[in-house]
Formats: sequence, C-alpha cells, structure tokens
Amino acid sequence: MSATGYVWETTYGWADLGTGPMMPAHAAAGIQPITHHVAHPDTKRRMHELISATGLIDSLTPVRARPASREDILRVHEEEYYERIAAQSLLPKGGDAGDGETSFGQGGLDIALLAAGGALAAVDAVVSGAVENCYALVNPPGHHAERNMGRGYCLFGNAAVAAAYAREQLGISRVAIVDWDVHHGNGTQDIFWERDDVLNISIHQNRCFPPDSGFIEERGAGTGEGYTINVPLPPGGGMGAYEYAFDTVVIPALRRYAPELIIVGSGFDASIMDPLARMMLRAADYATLTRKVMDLAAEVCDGRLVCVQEGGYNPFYLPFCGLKVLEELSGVSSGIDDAFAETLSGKGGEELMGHEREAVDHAAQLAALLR
Ligand code: 3YP
Ligand code: ZN
Repeated sequence: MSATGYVWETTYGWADLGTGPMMPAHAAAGIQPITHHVAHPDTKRRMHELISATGLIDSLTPVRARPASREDILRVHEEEYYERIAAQSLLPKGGDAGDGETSFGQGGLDIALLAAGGALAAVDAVVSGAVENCYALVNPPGHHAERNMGRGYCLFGNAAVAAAYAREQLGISRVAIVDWDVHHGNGTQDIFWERDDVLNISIHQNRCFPPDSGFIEERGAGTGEGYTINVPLPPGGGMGAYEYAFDTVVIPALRRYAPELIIVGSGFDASIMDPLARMMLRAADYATLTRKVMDLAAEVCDGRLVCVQEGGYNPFYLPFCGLKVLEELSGVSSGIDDAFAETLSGKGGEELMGHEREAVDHAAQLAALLR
C-alpha cells in the first residue's frame, strides 16, 4: 500500500449531459445529436478502468466520497444557486446549471454533491495523515462554477468547496490551488477573488474558455489582491512553455506563499490529443508537472497534496495522462507505458518559444507574490 489515496465513485460515470455535441441538439440550427457528448463521463471512467486493469489500483488507498452537505456547498456558493440546482434536479429531465451548456439529468444534484464530497474526502484523508497525497477522480468537474452560476460543465466548485472546508473545518490557514486544466479556472477565481487565505493559480490556454477571462491583469481585489495569479499561455504550447511557467511563476509563488495544503485542479485537456484546446502536453509531461508540485509540497507542507479532476476530453489519451500522474504520486509503476508516446514523439511542442517566454515573463512580473 502506497501513501496515495484514490477516489472514484460509480455514479461519477452516470452524469448526463444529453446528446448534443456541445449543446442540445437543434435541427434548425444544424446541431445533430450524437452518441457521446464531448464531455461524456466515459472518458474519465476509462481512466479509472486503466488504473484498475493495470493493477495500479491495488497499490493505492481507496478513499470513499461522501455527499457534500448543503453547508459544505454554501461555503462557496449562494443559497439561491444551490436551491435552483436542487429544484431542477427533481425534474424528470433535469436542468441546466446556468449557461445552456451545463445540462444535468434527474438526480444530477446527487452526483454533483458526491463530486464535491470526493474532493472533501480526499482533503480529509491527506490532512488527517491517513495518506500523503490523494487523487480525486471526480465528475462533474468544478472550476468554472461561480458563486451564483454553473458554467462549462461545472455545477459546484469541487476544489473550492474542499479548500473552504480545509480552511474552516480543519484549521488549515493557507491553501493553494494550482489549476493546470487548459481552461481558465474562472469559478475558483470568482469564489476566492477577495481572499488571501486561498492562493489561486490558473495556467491555461489564453482565451480558450471562458474567452473573456483569465488574463494576467486579473489579480484579485481588496484583501485578495495578488492572490489570484493567471498564467495564460499562447495556443500551441507544450512542455517547453509549461516547464518555464512552472519554474518561473507557479513554483516560486507557491514557495513564497507556503501553503499548508496544495490542491491541483487536474484537467488533462492541455494534452496534444484533446479536442477542446490547442496545447501539446504528453502523459509524461503531466508526470513531470506532478513531480514539480510534489517536490514543492514536500518542501512547504509535508507533501500534503490533493489532485481534483477537472476536464479532459480525449477518451483514448486521457487514461494514460491520469495513469502517469498516479504513478508519480504513488511512486509505483503500473508496468504500462503511454501507448501513444511513439506516435506523438516528434510532433514538436517541447521547446520553449520566444513568444511563450514573453507571455510567461509578463505573468511573472504581474504576480505580486513574486515582487
Ligand atoms: C465548456 C464549454 C466549451 C468549452 C468547455 C470547457 C470545459 C472544460 O474543460 N473546462 O475546464
Ligand atoms: Zn478544461
């Protein structure tokens, strides 16, 4: 048994986004239904099955999710919003969390509460010392959900709910969130905008989603000024850009902030195979990023690290990205390599390019914590 916890619940794979490719089918608009919505949970279920089939799961400590309570959710969301989701969740066909793309089926509330509760259970396991680190493979994702509105497939801010819980219930005084999902963590940003007790760092493809947020000039306000750090990367970046961003912005900011707990928003949609973005990371690169955060966590917070699943939409490739992260967290080899590594080698993206260096340097300058 390694000291790595792992959360997956069967009903995470039962979240229903409907049959439209990205929005409900609409014949007059030319939008056809499809067997698998782009964010169908099978992609994440396939990660779970690879972790199971390789036997790596036997080296992980199972951590069971519990449904987050209403109180857990209300630490970061408006009561009115919670009630809206709860009411729609009773309808035979469910509802939508706010933007017309975040549909959920009947009982969708329960799955969303279990997703937030997976992040809570992971934080409990790590903070209590039952495990050193933990991967919560939850669904639906959370980082786009704002205080009063769901967006981008996210109902409740799972990582935000977990961070607020660690602060208010577990006596943790500073939490850092590192969101490497390729999209901007606008919801987490909205929730902690005026707070200095949660450092929120988002590394994402510039103007991918939401297209109007995630800029380096967004730095928080009031007490929270400087505790929101955005690192928007130009499209096309691979490990060259990510490594430079981590080494010059993310890791130094974490070192200065010295959190007592680190939560990674772990999306795999910055992969070279992802349909919803234009970045070029490989599975091994996710392991390298994991190692960087683990080393920093060992330095500042006894290794206390929780990964909470966000996005990722390539059903063939995401399982390998997740497998490599779990191998790194646990120090255990699954015996399986990234099956796409050879196919993907030579496609470029490893070198830091000049315009990427400029973008990261600019972000570093505006990261108040680095001053
Ligand atoms: C939500 C609607 C269009 C893009 C999509 C992004 C979801 C995601 O992976 N967020 O992290
Ligand atoms: Zn994403």
